[in-house]
Amino acid sequence: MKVGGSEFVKRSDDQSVATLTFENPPVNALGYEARKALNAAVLEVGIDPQVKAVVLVCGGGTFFAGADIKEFGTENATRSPNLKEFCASLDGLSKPVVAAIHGVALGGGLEVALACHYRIAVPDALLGLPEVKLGLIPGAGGTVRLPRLIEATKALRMITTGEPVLAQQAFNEGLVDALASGDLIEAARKFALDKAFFPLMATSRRPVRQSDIAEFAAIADQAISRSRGLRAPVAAARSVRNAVTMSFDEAIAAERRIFLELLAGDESAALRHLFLAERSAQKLKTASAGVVARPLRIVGIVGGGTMGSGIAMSFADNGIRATILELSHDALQASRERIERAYSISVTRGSISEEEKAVRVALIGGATDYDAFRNCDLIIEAVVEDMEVKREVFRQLDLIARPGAILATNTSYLDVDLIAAVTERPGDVVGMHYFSPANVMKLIEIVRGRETRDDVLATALAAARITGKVGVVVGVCDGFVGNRMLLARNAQNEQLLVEGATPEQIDKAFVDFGWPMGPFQMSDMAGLDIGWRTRKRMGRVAPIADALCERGWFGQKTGRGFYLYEAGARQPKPNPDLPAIIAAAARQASQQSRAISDTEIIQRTHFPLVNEGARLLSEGIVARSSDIDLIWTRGYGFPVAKGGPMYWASRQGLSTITASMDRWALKTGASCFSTADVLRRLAGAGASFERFGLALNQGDAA
Ligand code: T1G
Repeated sequence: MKVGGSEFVKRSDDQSVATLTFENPPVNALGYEARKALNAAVLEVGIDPQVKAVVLVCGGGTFFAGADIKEFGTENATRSPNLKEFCASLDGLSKPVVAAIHGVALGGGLEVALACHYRIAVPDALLGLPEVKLGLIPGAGGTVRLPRLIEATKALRMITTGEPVLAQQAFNEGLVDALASGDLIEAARKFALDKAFFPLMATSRRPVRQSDIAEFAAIADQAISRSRGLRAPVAAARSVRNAVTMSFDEAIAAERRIFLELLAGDESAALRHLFLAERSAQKLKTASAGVVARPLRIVGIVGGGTMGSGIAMSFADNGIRATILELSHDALQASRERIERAYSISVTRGSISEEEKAVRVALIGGATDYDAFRNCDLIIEAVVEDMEVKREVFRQLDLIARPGAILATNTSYLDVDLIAAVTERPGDVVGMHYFSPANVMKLIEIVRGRETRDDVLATALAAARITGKVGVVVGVCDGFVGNRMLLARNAQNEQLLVEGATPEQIDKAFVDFGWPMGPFQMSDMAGLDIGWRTRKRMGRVAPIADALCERGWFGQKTGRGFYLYEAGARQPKPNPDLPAIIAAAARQASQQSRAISDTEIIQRTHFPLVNEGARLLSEGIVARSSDIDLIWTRGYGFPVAKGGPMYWASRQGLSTITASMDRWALKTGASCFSTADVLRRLAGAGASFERFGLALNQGDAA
């Protein structure tokens, strides 16, 4: 029988228990039409005298995954019945409603469950309020109801981190009333019937589960210190504090005000853009329908240095066995010690237990003979950045790897096609450019060679996903997408020093923009010798950085670079020898020193960054502007609150950027200001990068 007149909700009654089954593939998101049908169905059973109890369950693979993120920014997002109102309908029912949870109950989905009178879940269900990851806070009562079911400190941590908990933990803490071992719906119906004649207690009427004030304050302070300038975690802490100090009605009204303000703000729009960008990047633009990833059971890694060890750890961290190949037992031992040390630090920090460390270490094997890789599904080469060394490795791999095995190179800039060419299987060769430390950094640039097959790319994307990373497909060019754009972003750095800016001023301008640190502090941390080697390889010069390197000043690791690092400290101090080096470069360039504004610094570094991204889009090296935003926010620290360089540029107005670049091109004559074609065309059409693909498909519209 259907109620609510919609395909979203089916009702089946049995022994005075009405079961409402909601279906809205793929993740049962709660968009306006769905909410309307659901609300009608709940109110219907609420007044039906034959119904003594209600079960609310979802069809498909999961419970409600939350509000419909794709609806945000439209009037439907808050249109009545909004989620807060639907939760109030549940809360106000005169008969018990049991939420039957499988898959995930996230965001508004968990808020619906919180507004039910009881919750029963399958053991592997996940429950969470991840709104802060979208620049929001729960907007349908989550910050006010959760502390009425679990201790306020636990609620505060869950809401400010956005991290979900497994059903078992939720049961232990009082968020879930029962765990269903067999059939979830049957268990929920039985549970509902048992509760049908119990006194009814709406969550909103329960007292807050107070907790230790000092611990609460410490968790709130931690949320603020870890917020990295983002507003949502701080707002979330404030809303939970309101729940603890105000009445339910006052607190939920305050929560709604905070939620609506964040929803309308730029920060949430940028974070929602990145959420959808991550999902778009999973889709191969050129793939024919039905491309399926190959199996990923056994992984081999050639090279147990810093990168190889980190890559092995990223698999072991996710329960996947990985074997490291080194050419000597000593080298293999060194790799094992490196991994042991890294995991011991994690144990010391409390991020994993000794037992978890033992499990992960046991998942990482070692070998000194290529023969060990005969059965691998994926082999990742992580040896020195030398083309001939890599080609020799791939010759060996080609001889022993099974048919269908995928051979990946971790090169950060070498030509994947030249590596693939030494094998009999170029279609199975792909680049997987990890970022160091590979067990921590989220980004993998997946480099599509000329002959790389679509299912190989799909497998590399799957490998990224199952190791908790973000894979982005890019094409072959020097530096791929990230490093090639980094060169453009840094192109004016020395010129700005020569014209009168200091490293401190430039780095501060970047930090004020939202970067974790500026380019000079970053170079000192990475090692100035890396850039020096790249410049030599490309026949480029950077008078100031070259002068520092010629003195052996490579940054933090030598105690001196653009900054001074006393006694190995990481906190930089001005390098007293730098002004003379800059002055010499200025004389050489016959450049007079002048005051330079932070705005000029940002324009002369960030507009060339965007411009190079536009070039990469027009060359087809990257498929989407949102892919570039992912690369830069997940791999290079571009502030997520600004959505990535291309999203940020679109909001500056592309015509503003091209006009400014034309001015800088006149003033400096620098090639990094010669506007890329697609940037000029989009600017001329008043379009944005997001419309890039559409605009180009419409011919000269852009
Ligand atoms: N709304 C709309 N679409 C969604 C969605 C959502 N909440 N979640 C996923 N999708 C789409 C996604 O874009 C993709 O679409 C498809 O579903 C599969 O997603 C009021 C304000 C549920 C764990 O943050 O964490 O409730 O690309 O590839 O790997 O307080 O999706 O196919 O077109 O990720 O199996 C809070 C976000 C919202 C949950 C499934 N909820 N989603 O992972 O599939 S804010 C969330 C996820 C809120 C209230 C507040 C994951 C997943 P397409 P997928 P998956």
